[in-house]
Amino acid sequence: MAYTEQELRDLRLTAAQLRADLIDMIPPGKVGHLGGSSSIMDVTAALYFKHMRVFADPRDPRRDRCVFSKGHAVLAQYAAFAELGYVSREDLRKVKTLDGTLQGHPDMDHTPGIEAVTGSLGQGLSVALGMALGLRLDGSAARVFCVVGDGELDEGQIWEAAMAGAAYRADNLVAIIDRNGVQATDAVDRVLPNGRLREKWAAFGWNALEIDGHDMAQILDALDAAKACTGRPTAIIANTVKGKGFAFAEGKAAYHNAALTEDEYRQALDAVARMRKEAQQ
Ligand SMILES: Cc1ncc(C[n+]2csc(CCOP(=O)(O)OP(=O)(O)O)c2C)c(N)n1
Repeated sequence: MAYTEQELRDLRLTAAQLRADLIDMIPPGKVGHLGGSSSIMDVTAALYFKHMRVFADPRDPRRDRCVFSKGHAVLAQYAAFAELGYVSREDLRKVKTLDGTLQGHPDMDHTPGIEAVTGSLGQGLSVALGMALGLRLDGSAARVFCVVGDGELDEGQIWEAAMAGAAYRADNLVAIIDRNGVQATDAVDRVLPNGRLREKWAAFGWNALEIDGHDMAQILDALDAAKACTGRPTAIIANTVKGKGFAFAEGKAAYHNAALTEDEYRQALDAVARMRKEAQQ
């Protein structure tokens, strides 16, 4: 589907707002997963605000499901949930405090919109596959999206799910690999290089696509191509930048889960103001 410039601009603006919400959740001194939440923010905006079927009631059975297997990036989902009205701004500010309900990792019992408990890396794609197969058995048209980290690919269970997804021809399942090249403490290539990812997922029997994960048109086109593909699941390798949008943090493992200084926080606020302006041009 071709998208108009206005639609793309609106989505970029939404992504800027989500990054503003992210910064709102981690004021100076409060530790949070800035890097991996920001790298997946453009995909998050495209999913929740254009591509997925979402409803005012987050439990509506017709909804598409989204599982963040890299559960530590749940701040990106919380930002989307605030814009969707599933949680309040007050909830956002109380994230990871004893007064709040929003946890540091996804909690399906207490957070409307969360579909699965994740955080222990490696498990979410199996859960998402189970959901996809269950929905198919029910004759539902709902689809399932799963966000996986590139460091997370070190977990063997991901590849079990990759084999099973292709074997069961789960064409209602889309895995999005957030290839930001950095994991918790170092570059993916220095910890355990994972090589040619598109070719690997294709060899496992998936419809494998590779995109710039910060280019809204490419993200939407890939999601549409996934929807059109029948007989096999789709893996979208999204090349991204860890900490995208926040220059002091971009590409740095140090901002995987960090507390910002007062100065960095001010820089982050300036950055989101710039992003908003650029998105409107
Ligand atoms: C099973 C398991 N082992 C270790 C961790 C600790 N941990 C949290 S995030 C992370 C790095 C993940 O890297 P990546 O998947 O690339 O995430 P991103 O860079 O997108 O944030 C690790 C090792 C965990 N959550 N679960």
